[in-house]
Amino acid sequence: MSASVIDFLATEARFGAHNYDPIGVVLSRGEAVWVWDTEGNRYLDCLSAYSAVNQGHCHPKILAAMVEQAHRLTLTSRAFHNDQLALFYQEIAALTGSHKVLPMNSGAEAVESAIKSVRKWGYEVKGVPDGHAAIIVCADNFHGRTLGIVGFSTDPESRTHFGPFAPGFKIIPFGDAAALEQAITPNTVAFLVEPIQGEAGVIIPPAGYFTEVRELCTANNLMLVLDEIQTGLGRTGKLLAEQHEGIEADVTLLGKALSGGFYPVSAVLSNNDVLGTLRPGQHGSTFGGNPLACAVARAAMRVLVEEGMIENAAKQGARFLEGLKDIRANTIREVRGRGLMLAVELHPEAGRARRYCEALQGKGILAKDTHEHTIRIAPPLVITSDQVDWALERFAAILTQDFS
Ligand code: IF1
Repeated sequence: MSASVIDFLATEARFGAHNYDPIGVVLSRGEAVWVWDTEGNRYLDCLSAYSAVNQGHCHPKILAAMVEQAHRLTLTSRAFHNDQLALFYQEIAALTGSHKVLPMNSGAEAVESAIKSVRKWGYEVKGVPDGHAAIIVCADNFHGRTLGIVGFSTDPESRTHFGPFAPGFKIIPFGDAAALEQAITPNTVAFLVEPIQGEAGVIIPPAGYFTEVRELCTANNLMLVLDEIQTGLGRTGKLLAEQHEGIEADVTLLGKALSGGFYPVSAVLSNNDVLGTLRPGQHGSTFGGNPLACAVARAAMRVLVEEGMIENAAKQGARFLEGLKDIRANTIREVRGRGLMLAVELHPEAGRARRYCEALQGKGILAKDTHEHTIRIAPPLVITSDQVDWALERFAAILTQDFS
């Protein structure tokens, strides 16, 4: 490594909290599917910042919108109106078929805001006794890192030594509608779930699962809250992953690519009275709904649709999945994916997925492991067929080796 790279790493090690163990690359530039490190090496980004850069790195139209707005007005607080928020509301509601929008910043904030809203709805509309609202969640969930959220995580890494935690959550297996039915009580106000479990390793539920879930939520008057922060905005080949299931959530959570990677923007969307229970002074955020966030998000949504990225994700995702499945390698246990949300699960005896990611880096591909044995693959939705084929050649070359 050159001196400048070691300087970056040494300085990060010296001053930074060590809450990540990054792949050994220092990136300095990004454009579309490509990123470059400080030494000028080019990589195809197969993580997309955990699906926050669906539109490709530094998309020029989102950049232009950000710069234009930044010259005019960045932050007013919600103590006053601004000329971007109403337009953001109108455009995200039209795009997603939602009736109400609550603008926040990080994904976790959207999740926490949704939890507060469905509990309030439970007490004030459903009639659940105060303080007794229950929310059902799934094992192996990932919804963020706040104390409230890790309180219902089943991942020891996410929750050990962070307690005590808030009560009011019941954990069931993902993909098991009977377990959901058994877990529902008169105090249940919501079922919070990812359409596809991302961090768990791109776990796709059985066909028909969400049809049964939708029916159970409707029959028992509880809110279906779909966390589409990672699966949404084209990642699975449709605008929202729920569309693969032919259902509609009561509450949908978006984040990450809602800004195309330029700015933290998230939103709680509801198509009913859940958000109507929030009154002035009962919830808020300094940056939530700020004009810069709204201008960036409007551009991010616009290019996603106008440049056919959602359809491209379906087309290139099918190509990528097919190509991965064609790789004949003893290291591979299973290949999973929907759209450009893909994963290669290795046999445990093949060694840690991290080693394969490090080898992929040497071939010009940046990918990230999850839970020891799975390589997740999520390139920007602007990837071309030639780039998919270029990537597949390199995945085949690495996966047919043994790094155990
Ligand atoms: C980390 C994981 C992915 C998310 C879903 C809410 C959030 C996330 C489905 C919270 C965030 C990020 C967080 C980041 C790494 C990444 C991640 F590995 F942690 F689990 F993508 F899979 N719902 N996921 O995926 O959104 O508050 O971060 O904006 O914490 O290491 P956030």
